[in-house]
Amino acid sequence: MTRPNIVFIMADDHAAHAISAYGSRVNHTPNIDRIAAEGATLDSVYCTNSICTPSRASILTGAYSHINGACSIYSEFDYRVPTFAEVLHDAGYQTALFGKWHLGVTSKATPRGFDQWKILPGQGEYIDPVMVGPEGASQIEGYATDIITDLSVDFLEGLDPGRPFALLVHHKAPHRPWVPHPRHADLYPAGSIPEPAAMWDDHASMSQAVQGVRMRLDDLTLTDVKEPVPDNLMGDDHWRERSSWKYQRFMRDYLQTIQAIDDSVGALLDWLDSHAMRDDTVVIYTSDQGFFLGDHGWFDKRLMFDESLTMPLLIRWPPRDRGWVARGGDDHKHRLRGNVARHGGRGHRGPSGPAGHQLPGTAAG
Ligand SMILES: [Ca+2]
Repeated sequence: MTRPNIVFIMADDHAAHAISAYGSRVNHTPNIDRIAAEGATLDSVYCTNSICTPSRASILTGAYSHINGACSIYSEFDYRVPTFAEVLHDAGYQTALFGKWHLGVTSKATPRGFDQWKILPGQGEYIDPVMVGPEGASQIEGYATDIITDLSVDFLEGLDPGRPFALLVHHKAPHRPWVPHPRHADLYPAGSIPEPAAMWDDHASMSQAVQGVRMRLDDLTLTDVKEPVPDNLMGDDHWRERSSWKYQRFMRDYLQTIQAIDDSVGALLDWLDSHAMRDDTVVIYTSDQGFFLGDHGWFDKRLMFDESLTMPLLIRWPPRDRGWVARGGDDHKHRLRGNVARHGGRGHRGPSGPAGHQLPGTAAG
């Protein structure tokens, strides 16, 4: 079998319920939906730790945190377990990574197994970000999501047609503080966004740890909502109206940053289709975890709830899957890495134990 190309697109904090293919009530993502319409939608995919660094390490290695060693947001990834990118590179793939890394900044932790890479240090900036590559750091003018897209297309344009490739597109959006591109400024205006049914949970039956988290909508800061709270919404008596006001503004910006990602997905799909690479390329869209979109009165992630643990996962491989929806309660994430490595790495298997096995159903190819 000819080894497929792989385009792996991962957003940061993109909840599945902010993708219309997953039934979003709050936004429309036509290009991500193209992956669903032309491929497979997996609706029961969960991260094992709903925070950036450990989840990213598990996605790249197919191993749980206690095996790959990246257990907290402060961990430096040490490659005790190889990533699927290293496996593919060793198997002859042309490989590249552009965007957010967040697995450490020391020489020990920077990306390995890539012919080209350029990452945002830490969380990175939305506007005119500094990016770090093998040649050092430099500032790049523009909007981070568009820059990551342009770097990805440049890589595609320079490919050796004689070898397969794996391109990892790691968007920083839609992570806090949600700075949209001006071209999307009119979308999802404040006041127009539906509130979730569970927005006013009182948490009375939940643990003290859960009750004490600083993730209530009223905890959103001036930086988050971009304008001062009006005087008539100040004071303890107005917390509920104030929370709704903050919800509308944080969600407006969160959803607008997602729209730039959707543009990016469209640009990459169009490039593949117009270069006759559609049938030879697996396109994967996912996020490092989910996010609370006002659910239970929260923003952010961290806790073990459906909205924060659920990852979107859509896969397009035209000869294999079309309009296919996988349902079930399995932990597919740990199978994802094994699946990618298996198709590209000439029979490579992931680490032993529950990780690194193939996806069920037709998505396994
Ligand atoms: Ca994240």
